[in-house]
Amino acid sequence: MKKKVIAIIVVLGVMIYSNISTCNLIYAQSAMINVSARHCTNLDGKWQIIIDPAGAGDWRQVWKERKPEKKTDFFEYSFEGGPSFNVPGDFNSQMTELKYYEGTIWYKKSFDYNSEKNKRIFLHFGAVNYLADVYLNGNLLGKHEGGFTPFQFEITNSVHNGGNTIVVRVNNQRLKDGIPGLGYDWFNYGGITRDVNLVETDNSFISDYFIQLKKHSLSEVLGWIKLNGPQTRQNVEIKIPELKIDFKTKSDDSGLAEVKFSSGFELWSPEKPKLYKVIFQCETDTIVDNIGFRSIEVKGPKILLNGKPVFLKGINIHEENPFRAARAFSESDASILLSWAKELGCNMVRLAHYPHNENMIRLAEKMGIMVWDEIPVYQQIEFSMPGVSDKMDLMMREMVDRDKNRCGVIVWSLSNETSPSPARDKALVNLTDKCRHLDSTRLITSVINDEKYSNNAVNVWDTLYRHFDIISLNEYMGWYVPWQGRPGDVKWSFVCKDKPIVISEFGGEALYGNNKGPKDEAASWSEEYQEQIFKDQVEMLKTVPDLCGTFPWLLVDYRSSGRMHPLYQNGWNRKGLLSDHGDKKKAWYIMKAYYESTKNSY
Ligand code: GCB
Repeated sequence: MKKKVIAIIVVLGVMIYSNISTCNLIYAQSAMINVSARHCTNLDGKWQIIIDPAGAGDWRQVWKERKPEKKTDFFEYSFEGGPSFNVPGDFNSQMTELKYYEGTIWYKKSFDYNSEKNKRIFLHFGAVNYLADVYLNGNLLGKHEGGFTPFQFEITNSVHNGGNTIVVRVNNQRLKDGIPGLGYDWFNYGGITRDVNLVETDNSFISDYFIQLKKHSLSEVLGWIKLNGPQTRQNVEIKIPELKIDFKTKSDDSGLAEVKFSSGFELWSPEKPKLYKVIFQCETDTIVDNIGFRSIEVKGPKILLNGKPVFLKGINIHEENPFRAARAFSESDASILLSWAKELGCNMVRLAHYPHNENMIRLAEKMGIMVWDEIPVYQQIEFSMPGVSDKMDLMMREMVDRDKNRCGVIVWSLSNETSPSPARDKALVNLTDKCRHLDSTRLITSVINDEKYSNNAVNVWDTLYRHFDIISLNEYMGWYVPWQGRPGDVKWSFVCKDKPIVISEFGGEALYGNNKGPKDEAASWSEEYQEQIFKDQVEMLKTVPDLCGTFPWLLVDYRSSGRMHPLYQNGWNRKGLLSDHGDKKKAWYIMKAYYESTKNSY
């Protein structure tokens, strides 16, 4: 009898939940631009949590937060009396038992709000990994899928005067049709991993803008401003006081105003990362940003920054603070990683394999570091499954939406190491076209690693490269692929000619301080073996025709649950030039010397 009752409750619960998730699909809105410059009430700090490995909270309807009223009432959940976690922050690193947890955690935060007339209010999340169902005062606001980009809900009509409660169901279970899919070589940090803010705006406000130099121009700015709200037709202005620019225009019925003006800019470059204070103004709103101007283009096999060939002295970085073994989130986390990149002699970072925090992109730009922005279309993506292409589109749009005014970002990277198939080709060509349509000013690439090796020759055969501005290839000669002759004698052939070539990954593993094993055996995991890989790679790089950039894999050792060697890995991918404590391995010095001897521009 008892079993029967439980079964009925479970079935009812599943029905209620699936009703919510299928009939009532409300997706988050795309986030407004430049949130940190707006009137925000920050909701970071301690959030109460319920750990829900069985997914029971779905049918118990945790978001309703019911309390016993009669003496016979009871509810088998409560936020009160339970633990609290820090937001922003991943949940895996906040409780030992959750180290490898992939499942649901419910978060709750209460806040007071006194609404003002003619104001609108939005609940904005910097990122939640991976699924978020967001409730306000017991009602579903909507859902968001994707762990690394911002989203928001307008709550003007649902927020109460006085006390309010937000409940978020966060779930980081891997999905076959997820992006990334089931398998990936980084740590699946779940949780509300970036800032949460209440953003207050006027009734009509500037929700978005895009200003960058027109392609091939060093002086002409093209772009647009978008207003949101009832007062769509307004006088709109863009001011750059330092340049005495005061561009005036009017928005149309849809709230859109086109922007076009010219100036003699001091161009942004790694050597001089000049940013201007730019004021966007309409009759009901003003927002300030710091924006730089530079041009980026390809000409035959060269990448031109501000019209001059540039060599991308890059490094791959995961968004992790190694000292805390946790997802990085703060500006000081970003500063640790970017300062190391600078010290190595880099002028560019590849932010692998997903959009990193906005503060990382902004700091890189300030420090004169170019950025490669990427979405997590990584290895095992099920391109033929329904919905997958839509998710790719959404993630690409959310990345471009957020970062399109950052002149430091010069590359949109739309995938990494996907397996060749007609479905993949179709999906990636589509995605590339859509991305180019959204932003024609930057270089677009996808990283491929299916080149073929034989007799010391490398055949880069994949015709998909035709659709991209840069040929980005990952090669692990000396590690996954043994050298087949002298590194300096490697012969290359490319199916696509006349395009810039970038080696987007190379390297091998070593445990810092492990200097005892045989130098010539990979299984020694020694610093010397890794050092030799880098010495050989430096020789090999001379054989790559039209090489325009190099990105060693990677800056710092990082957590990855698939790396199981008990002596050398212990859950860490050891391909870092730095250890998980920031110690420099021997290979660091080889790469640093290579960058010192390589010109930025040639
Ligand atoms: C790759 C992947 C990167 C991996 C790396 C490795 O090719 O792009 O995400 O982590 O290899 O360490 O094997």
